Amino acid sequence: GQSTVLGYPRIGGDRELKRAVEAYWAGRIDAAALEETAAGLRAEVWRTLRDARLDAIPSNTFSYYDHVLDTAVAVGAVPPRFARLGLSELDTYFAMARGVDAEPALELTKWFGTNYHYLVPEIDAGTTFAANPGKALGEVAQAGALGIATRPVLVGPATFLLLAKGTDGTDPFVRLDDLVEAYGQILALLAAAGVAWVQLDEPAYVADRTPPEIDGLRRAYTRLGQLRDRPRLFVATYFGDLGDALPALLRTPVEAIGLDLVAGPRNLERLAASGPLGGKTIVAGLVDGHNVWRTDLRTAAVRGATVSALADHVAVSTSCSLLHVPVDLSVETRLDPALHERLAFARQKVDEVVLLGRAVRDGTAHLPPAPAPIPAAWRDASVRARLAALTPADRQRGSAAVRARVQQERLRLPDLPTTTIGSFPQTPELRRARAAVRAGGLDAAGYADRMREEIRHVIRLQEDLGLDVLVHGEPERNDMVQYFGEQLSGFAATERGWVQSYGSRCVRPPIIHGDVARRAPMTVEWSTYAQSLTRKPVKGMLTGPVTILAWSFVRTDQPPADTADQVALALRDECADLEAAGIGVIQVDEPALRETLPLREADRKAYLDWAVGAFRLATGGVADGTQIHTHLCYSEFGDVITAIDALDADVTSIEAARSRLEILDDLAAAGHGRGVGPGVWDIHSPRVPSRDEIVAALRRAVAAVPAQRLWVNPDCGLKTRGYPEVEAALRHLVAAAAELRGA
Ligand code: THG
Ligand code: ZN
Repeated sequence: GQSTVLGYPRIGGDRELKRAVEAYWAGRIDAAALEETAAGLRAEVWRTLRDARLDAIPSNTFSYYDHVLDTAVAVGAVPPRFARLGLSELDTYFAMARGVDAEPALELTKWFGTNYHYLVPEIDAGTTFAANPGKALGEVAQAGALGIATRPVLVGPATFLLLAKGTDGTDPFVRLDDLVEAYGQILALLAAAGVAWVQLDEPAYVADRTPPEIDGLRRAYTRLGQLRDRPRLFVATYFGDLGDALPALLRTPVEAIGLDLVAGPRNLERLAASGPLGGKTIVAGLVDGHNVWRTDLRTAAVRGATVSALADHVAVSTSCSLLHVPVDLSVETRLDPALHERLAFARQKVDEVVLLGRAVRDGTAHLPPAPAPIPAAWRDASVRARLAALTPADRQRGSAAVRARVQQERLRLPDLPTTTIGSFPQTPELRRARAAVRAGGLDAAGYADRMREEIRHVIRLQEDLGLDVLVHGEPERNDMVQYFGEQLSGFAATERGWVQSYGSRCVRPPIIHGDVARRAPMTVEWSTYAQSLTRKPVKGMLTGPVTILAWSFVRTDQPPADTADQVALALRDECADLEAAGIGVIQVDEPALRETLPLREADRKAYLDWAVGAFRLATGGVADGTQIHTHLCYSEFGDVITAIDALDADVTSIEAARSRLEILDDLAAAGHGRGVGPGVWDIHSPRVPSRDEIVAALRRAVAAVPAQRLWVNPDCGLKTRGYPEVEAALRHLVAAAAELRGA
């Protein structure tokens, strides 16, 4: 058994790449200095993998921003709107990633079910594909100069087109044969540079695919396999079961196929049913690249042996790229030792893959035993008893019509009530205050004073603007999941466990290792302070159970549904405390509800059942007169419309500024009769919408939703915006609502 990994984190153990890239953007360093940092980070990764005695080492897994964008550049798919800016190659690349004054960036969206985001390639009938593998060749040469032979990685042609967007109304996939020719040229150039193996990633095939799409995959790899001048081909798949695409790939001449045996439990059965594998190598993804737990190496080795009995050649790898886990556990000094010994980050997972490769070859005698079950101290009998005693009534509120009437008697809101999603700008001063606390220069009381000062400012601003339902602005939150993770038991925070989310932006997901319980109220003090400053209602702000799970590393010793319910109980108690403290409106955000939707239709109902159930458990304990809001991000709601309705929130605000409010008709068609706030200001752009633009959007919206149920709000939180544009845009928003009320 050979050992390999499908990819490795590229931001550096100390986020060196983030800092260098941001310094370049700010003009503090030049392109040469940026490239020097990048080259150093790449060399460090290759040496790490070589010194760990990994057999096969990937390259071209580095990226200045995103590997899908890198692949677009490698096949010549730079949209003309960027090519004609006349910038250097590097600045054209960053213009596509971030936009420039004259051109908005490529769209950013979720990389399958992960918290990584890629840039969506733009393809039209005029796109001319051409091989431009300078980056891949450069990395091969750089590693080669260090004496390290590598396997360059590219997104495969079929997945590339399935992820792309047709900008002229045509389906990008019709361009597959043209694109495959460009890949053929890339393969020839790599072969000429002495490359022995290439990895082409085709994760799009673990989702439901049509027969023509599966046939496209077969055609692409049949064509590439027939080329004379090419390296050997390794087609990697990950994040789930390959299904019908596996037999299709097996009929092609590719030399190796990668299967995710962690997230794709049925891959093994499918392989067993496939008949002869024609001398192909099966690359068995046995080490979880999407979670932080140490692998049970003995169980994994048994699985490896099963593959070995089916295939002529087997290699061991991670289930997906290690991009999705933090770099190195050994720098974490403050973790509970019982947790530390159960974890493996990217560096540790490389060692696991190496051990498994040896075990497949030489037997399992030298493998360490399985990690012990979780310690008793991480169990919480009272939470488990509460879960066991739950009944359907705990997830059921009273009649929505009665709630609406009681809430209106209490809140006395005008038609078209105005509000915001929750966060106000996170100013450099707020970040500095948090940094000062960490460095010991500011004590808890001083920090709380600073936060109260900010809340006073945010409340005063909202009153001045004339908004109807106010927020405290969330100055105290570093991140909407991390903040709760730091306060709940059963969660652990890392010091340096950064994971790339998009471009230079990283998150530090908490680790849910034990039963979850609330130690004390988490938000009540801030919300009640804000409410004490105004006679208008202030919304309490919580992050929902599904999103807390989606943006954490979650324990695998119990179903996620149970962990979600434990989080939901903690939030239910928080709702009760907010309510008791006089907060009449509580928002429970679920921006990640759509992103963790299973890739295959067959798995979706079970997910949505527990996801909706957890939300209803979190929110179902409040009185009829307490108004529950929720907020969802990322358009493409079509698949989850009935689930959105089933959340049973009194008011739902959604990102709709860019998807032109179609969502309102979909919701109406699904029978949704409660409050809805389609975002009428796209906060992802610094542009301030005019009053007339918002009026026009609202006129379209009132055609679909009566004014008593229509809320007026931006389409997401304001934490990444600056105060000047926030103030101007909210002024227009309030004026637009007033105009429609008067009409
Ligand atoms: N929190 C978490 N995950 C998320 C989001 C979030 N995933 C989806 C979406 N929002 C991703 N967006 C962002 C936006 C900004 C940042 C990260 C992800 C960000 N990070 C800081 C950085 O990299 O400089 C670090 C923040 C910190 O210091 O804690 O700005 O909102 N969990
Ligand atoms: Zn949002």
